[in-house]
Amino acid sequence: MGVINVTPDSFSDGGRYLDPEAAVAHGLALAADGAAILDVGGESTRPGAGPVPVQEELRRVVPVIEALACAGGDFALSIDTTKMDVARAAMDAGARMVNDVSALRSDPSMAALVAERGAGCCLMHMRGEPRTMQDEPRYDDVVSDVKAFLEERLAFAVGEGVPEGKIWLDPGIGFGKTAEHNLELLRRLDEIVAIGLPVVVGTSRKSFLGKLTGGRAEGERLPGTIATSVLAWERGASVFRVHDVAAVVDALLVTAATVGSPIVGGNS
Ligand code: HH2
Repeated sequence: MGVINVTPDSFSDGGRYLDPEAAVAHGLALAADGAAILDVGGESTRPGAGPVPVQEELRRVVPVIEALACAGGDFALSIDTTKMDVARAAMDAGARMVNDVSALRSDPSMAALVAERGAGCCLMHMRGEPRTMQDEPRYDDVVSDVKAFLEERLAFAVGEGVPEGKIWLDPGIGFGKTAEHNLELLRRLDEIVAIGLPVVVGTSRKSFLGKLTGGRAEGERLPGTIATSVLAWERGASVFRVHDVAAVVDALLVTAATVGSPIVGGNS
């Protein structure tokens, strides 16, 4: 899953793809690099970020999704939003899946929309909201707490009419978690995978990778992104939400071939 942030303030690439043409060109390049899904977002969820008005979010993402859907290719489009109006317009424009970092909690009508459209849906764990989520996050046991949350959100989504086969789960690396919480979740990812649905992992360029490597800046965190993605694959993750698609696809293809279970697809 390749990331397209159509925002002025995303933590690692804010402002680079605010121009729709740049965002579309970037998306097509990610697809050529082997991304099977392009995840388009118009609101940063970095720690401390505040909400973006719906009209502004629509203005950012809809033209990009329309143009990518029109260009077509071997990829599916996902909309990274917590707002029902944005998800609906994105689906009208060609998106087939909703990546909701609030796991259908922010907007009471999101679940019904996803069900009615037969869309795919990624439910992600987040503690609190982006503005405050990094204020001393605490858990009894981070893996059990995240797992219980995801099971509860899964039951909610199914109860609202979203088929289980359309749902992916994500432990929400960096969302209301310390570096140690993120590492524990990766180390014990098999416990989340055991729920039985595809698991999405997004470690790409995140701050805990900087902390572990003597303060590396966002653009210098690709080795950490690769290491954690490979480990997550080995623990059973199915989808890797990353900015640097080519490098992560290569790393996963080589890892999978080495252990004798080649991945079908990518640029092999
Ligand atoms: N991480 C970010 C945003 N959306 N969605 C899922 N499912 N999983 C993630 O780990 C995830 C996500 C944060 O990364 P990015 O989009 O690069 O930054 P920003 O939120 O600042 O735009």
